Parts: sequence; structure tokens; C-alpha cells
Amino acid sequence: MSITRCNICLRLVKVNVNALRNYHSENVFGFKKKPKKVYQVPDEVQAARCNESNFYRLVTAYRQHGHKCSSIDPVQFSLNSSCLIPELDLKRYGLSINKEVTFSGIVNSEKRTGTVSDAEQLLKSIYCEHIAAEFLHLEDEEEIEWLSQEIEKLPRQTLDNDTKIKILTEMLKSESFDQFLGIKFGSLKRYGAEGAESMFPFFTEIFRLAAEDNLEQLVMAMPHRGRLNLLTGIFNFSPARMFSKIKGNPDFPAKYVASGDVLSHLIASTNLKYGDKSVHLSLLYNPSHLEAVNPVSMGKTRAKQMLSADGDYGPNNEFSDKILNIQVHGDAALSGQGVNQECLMLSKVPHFDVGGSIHLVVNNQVGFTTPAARGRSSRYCTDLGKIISAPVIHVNGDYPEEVLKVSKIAFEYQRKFRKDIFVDMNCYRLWGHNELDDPTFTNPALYNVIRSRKTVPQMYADKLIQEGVVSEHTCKQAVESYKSWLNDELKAAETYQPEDLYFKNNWDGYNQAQEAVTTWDTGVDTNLLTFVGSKSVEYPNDFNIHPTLLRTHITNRLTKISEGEKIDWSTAEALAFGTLLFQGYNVRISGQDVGRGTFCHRHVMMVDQKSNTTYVPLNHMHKDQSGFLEVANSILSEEAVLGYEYGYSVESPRNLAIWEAQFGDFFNGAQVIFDTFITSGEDKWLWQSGLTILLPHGYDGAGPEHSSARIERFLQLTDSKENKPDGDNVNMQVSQPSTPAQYFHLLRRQMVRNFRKPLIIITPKTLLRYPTCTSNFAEMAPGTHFKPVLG
Ligand SMILES: Cc1ncc(C[n+]2csc(CCOP(=O)(O)OP(=O)(O)O)c2C)c(N)n1
Ligand SMILES: [Mg+2]
Repeated sequence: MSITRCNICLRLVKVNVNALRNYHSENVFGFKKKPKKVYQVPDEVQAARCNESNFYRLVTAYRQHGHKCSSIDPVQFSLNSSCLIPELDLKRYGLSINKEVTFSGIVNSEKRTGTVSDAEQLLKSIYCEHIAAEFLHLEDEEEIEWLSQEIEKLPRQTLDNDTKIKILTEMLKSESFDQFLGIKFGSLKRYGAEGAESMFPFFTEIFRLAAEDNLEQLVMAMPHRGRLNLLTGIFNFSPARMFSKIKGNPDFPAKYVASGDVLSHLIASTNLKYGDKSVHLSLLYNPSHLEAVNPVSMGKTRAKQMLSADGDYGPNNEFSDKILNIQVHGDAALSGQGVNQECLMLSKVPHFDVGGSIHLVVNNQVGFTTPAARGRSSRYCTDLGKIISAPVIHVNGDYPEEVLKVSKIAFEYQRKFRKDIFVDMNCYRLWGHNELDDPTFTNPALYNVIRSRKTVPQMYADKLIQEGVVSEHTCKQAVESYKSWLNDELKAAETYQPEDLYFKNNWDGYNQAQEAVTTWDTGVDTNLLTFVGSKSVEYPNDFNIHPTLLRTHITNRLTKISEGEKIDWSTAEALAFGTLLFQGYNVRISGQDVGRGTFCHRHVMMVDQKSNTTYVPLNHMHKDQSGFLEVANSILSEEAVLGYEYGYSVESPRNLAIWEAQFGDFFNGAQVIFDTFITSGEDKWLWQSGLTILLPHGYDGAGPEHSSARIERFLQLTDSKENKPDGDNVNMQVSQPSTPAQYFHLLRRQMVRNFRKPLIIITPKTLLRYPTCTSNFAEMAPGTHFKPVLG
């Protein structure tokens, strides 16, 4: 049998997959292409590793598996108590303990050479004691090299006495604060820091480094545990104000209509001073729904970055050059709440990137009553971080100095690589979930250990006394003087009056809405409408436009604009966006595929058919234009993305944040954000938000799931009155406009008023192209406005 050879020659075309799958969006507002970094392990290091390849394999094994037999659990209740890790067995690597090996280039040590036994000892001290690092899962070689060098330096690092005393003082203050509250307010749930006091070295070190590095602002999200201790201990929150609240007094001056929130949600906005440097800290309000505040903090960070021309918004800098995001988690909530997965997946996406967040887990190894092993399926609560190649450093909270050292690495890693990193501080919880709860119903063995040990501050005080750094007398004095200050504050609480801290800075000139229906002229001069309308579909000469887009969308719009008639839904939207940009407001539209629009009607973002370059015509209307449209095509997430946009919206009233669900009925994946932030933020916290939510497509019919955006649920969520018409002071506005002009006015009204309210708009599908659902310029001209009812 003969085989016929095929003479067709396969032509292999070298294709850059990234180029195919990515937009080339240089200079699109809110996105700058990052320069490609080239990293090369030095030749001599590579040579050393080749020469000692077996030893190098052993070192790599410690870097990869050492954490499994580390001693990071302060209550020794761990799953890893027996340290038999086969991967660390010397036999695997053909090494005997007396063999001389080269350390240089292989493990970071002061010694250039040593025996395998020396190396084993060193590696154990680095990777298997009170710090356990996980970084070999990272994709980037430079990051791995950098982290191994930094972590391997740790055993040689010592802290100066001033730093040690600072750590001790903060921890003693925290412990005293818990004891003080325990005595003065016996029935209070304070969710104290007892057992987790080593969180203080994390914060003091990160904040100090941030100020030293000339960061301007820190935006922080954190849950209940230790929050009050931090507020009064280092965030300059007046204890008198806190005590006044505990006694049941209102949070806000009487002139405001607001209910306030529970104690464990209090916030700080303060300047932290370190020598002649300072950094501003904003600790965000959090709802009880654990972790829901994280995307909000990211969105607020991004808004601050935009306002201060940081990162993609600036000429020449990187994200978080000025503003840094910090997130604190509980161990159970971090692994249990899906919003964290969404946030991590957002972290490097264009238009959502904030330059990497620093995460601290206050890992007391229990969630309410649930022991760690029942609270997740992964080994560590931080394993989620691995999905974005984030390093994790676990540390034993009984060793505050080690906590401080790894915090420094976390900070420096974030600064160097602008990526997320996790510090997992393993600690314990002295009491039950709160101080009134008895933990021994469910965790008797653990609490036997906890009740028979010394507290972390006391252990550290003993250590420093033994080292001669402080005396017992100084420690006692520090505690006494702090308690005496707290006593003075308790007295001051009796006459404390809430300060008026609201509607300041970015919000200067804004106020709460009145109990009246006000009408705002949102009309626009016809010449400007014509200008904006034609600019909204203009593109550069060398731009390869999609032929269908040109034939339909662009041509039709130009005709309608020139006639000022038959203005359709998407044209009205473009006119609203463009005129707001013209007035200097920024507009950000976010959600899945929003640039094109789910129903292919919007096209605020055009894609060059040859180069994949994106273009946003509304950002090129005029050379002096000061407002810009950010088109944030999002990941397939509702909760984190909506939370993000809410956070963005509360930073400044001058930026219109719009979130569009792909189909209206998908909003319920973000129900937590609606319930705990959007509908209630002003009442709980006096946080106003003009966040505008587009929910297509109400009752247009597309099967059971897509035919309803469930408008009735939004109506139920309003505090609309039953006995009289609502004023502007309703908690949120819900509307279903039926003409393009109405939609135009609604969007513009969000920006021109002197207050902000969340707005839900049930948007259509069929009406987008329905011949009779059009408006004309006369309905958008000066003097026109949104009409609550058309008749
Ligand atoms: C989304 C959500 N579900 C449930 C709760 C009720 N809850 C409050 S605290 C808590 C335990 C949290 O454990 P962890 O995250 O480890 O923090 P810890 O209290 O141990 O500091 C639970 C389940 C909540 N607040 N939020
Ligand atoms: Mg916990």
C-alpha cells in the first residue's frame, strides 16, 4: 500500500493570543497600557543553581512546603501539629547532612557556604516557625525571587527598642480599652481585639510606611473584630463620642434626618501623623453583611484615584502612587463570602484596577461558633488569594514583632508590584463571638487552651521586661494613664454633642433633600444637542468602523440629530452623557458589555475592525472638555461590581456613576448591596449616592427569567409614604420612563440637583427601536424637565 504524501505546506502564522483577545485601548479614558517588564535571573545565580541542583531542589521544597509544618497557631489547636512532610526529606534530594553546599544564589544567608545541616536549620527557622509564606504559586519569576529574598532575610532582622515599645504600648492600650469597656459597659457587645492585639503592629507599620512613602490617602474596609480598639487607639476617634453613642445618644446633629447605625460600624476619617509626614485614612462604614464593604472600598479608592489623577488617570504614574486600598477580613467570612472572589477577579481588570490591595486576615480560627476546619474546604482561609496569584504570609499572632516584619514585606510587595497580598494573622478570640456569648457550648477544648494562657500583650510585656527594654513599672504606668484618660473621656461623654462633619470637602454645597417635589430645568440648548449628538458618533479618519455600525447606528443618528426629530433611546442617552461631560461632570458607566450595550444599541465605545483599538467618541468632543466618560465593561459579576460603583458614587457628587445589569432580573445577585448600602446608606450614615441603576428590560418578554426587573421589589425597598405624595427626601427613586426625552432628563437630573439620591431606572428593550417611541429636541430644550407622570 502506498502512502500519498500531502504536499500542502502548513503556513504557520505567529499569532499573539493576547493581541487577539484584548482591546488595544491606549489613551482611552481610565486605562493606560502597562509597560511590559523584563526580568532575568542573574547568570551567576542560575549557574549556582545548576551546580547545586539537588540543594536548590531542597530549598525550593522548603519554599513550597515549609508552611505545612510551621508553627503559626498560637493555641496549638492546629491540623499541622505533626511535622512529617515527605517533600522535606533530605533523602529525596540525595543529600547527606554533612555535605558542604553553596548558599550564595540559592538561599539568602549571611554565609556563602555551609553544610546541608546548617541549611536545614536555617530553612526551618525561616519557613517552619512563626511565619509561613506561600508564594511559589505565583506566575511571575521576579515576584518569587523578590519574596524569597525578603522572607529569608527575616530571621536576621531585629527591631529597635523604640519600635518594640511602640508595639507594646499600642497592645497594652488595646487590652486596657477592652477591660475598661467590660467594666463600664458590662452588657456591651464590643467584639474586642482580645487575642488579636497583634493586629496593631500590622496597622502601625503599614500606616507609617505609607506616610513615609508619600502616599496621600488610605481607604480601608474592615469588619467588627477589634474595630472599636483601632478607632480609639490609633484612628483618633474620640472615646467621648463613642461612649456617648453607647449610652444611646444620636450619631448626628439634630438638623439631619438620619437614624445612625450600630456601634461596630463606626468610621474614621483622620490624618495620621508620623514625624513631619502624614497620610489621610478613611475607614469606611460597613454593614453587618460581612465582606460586602470590600468592593465598596475598592470603588471609593478608584474614585479618589481619579480625582487626584493617580494611575491610569494621571500623566506618568502608577495606580496607588497616591491612594492605597486596605482590606481587613475575618477568617470565616473571607473564605465563605463569594463577593471576595468577585473582588479579587476585579482587581486587575482595566477600569477597576486600584493598584492592588493589602489584605489582613484577623484569623482567630473561628467564625461565630464554627471551628476553622468546618468553615471551609481549603487548607487556609486565604487560599482564595491564589486565584489571582497573590502571595500569602501566615504569621503567628503571639509574635507581634513577626507580624510587624511581615507587614513591611506586604507593604513593599504591593508598592513594587502593585498587586494584592495577604497577611494571615493567626490568633485567637478570648471570649465568645461577642463578650456576652459563652464559647464553651461548642468549642470546649479550644477554650480550655485559651483560658489557661497569658494574653498576647502580657506575654510581650514579659518579653520586653526580660530583655530590659521596659520595666514592669513603665508598663503599669502606661496602662494606668490610658485608663485614666478613658475615665476623663467617659465624663466628657455626658456633655458630648455630635459634631457637624457632614457635607464637607467634595460634598460642600450639597445637603439633604427637602420634603417637597422640586423641578429642575434639565433642558439643553438645541445647538449643543446637535453638537454633542454628532460628536457622539464621530471617529478618526483612519479608524476602521464596522460597516453595519456605520450604515445603521451612525447614519441614522446623524439624520435624527440634523432634524432634531425622532430621537431614539440611545441617542437621548448619548445626549445626556455628552451634555453632562460638557458641563464638567464625569460619567462612568459600568456593567457587563455596557460599551456596546446588551441590545447592541449604545455603542459609546467603538472597536476598530482591524486593530482592535477602542475609541470613545464622547471623550473627543472638544479639546477643552473637562468631563470624561469612563466605559467600564465589567467582569460577569453583579454584587462586587455594583458595590464598587456605589463606593465610587459616594466619593464625589460630581461624578455620575451608572451601573447597568445585563438583564434587569440579574440585579438580585447584588441584593446585599441594594439592601445595605444603596437604599439605607443615607439613613444610617448620611452617605448620599447618585448611583444610577439601569435595569433592562421591564416586561418586554423574553421568557420567565428575562421579562421582569422586579420593579415591585424596588418599590418595596423605598421609604415611600402611604398617606401622602413623596418628596425628594425619599430614600431612592424608582422610575420607568417611556420616552427618550424622559430618560434624558432623568439622567441629567441626577447631576444638577443639590442633593444626591440613588435612581433605579427600568429600561426597555423593544422601545429602543420602536418607531413611535421617540422624542424631539423641543422636549429636551431649555425649560424642559422630567415629568413624574406623562399625561
Ligand atoms: C453575610 C453574613 N452572614 C452571617 C453573619 C453573622 N455573623 C456575624 S459575625 C460571624 C462570624 C464571622 O467570623 P469571622 O469572619 O471569622 O470573624 P470573627 O467574628 O471571628 O472575627 C457571623 C457568621 C454576618 N454578619 N454576615
Ligand atoms: Mg474568625
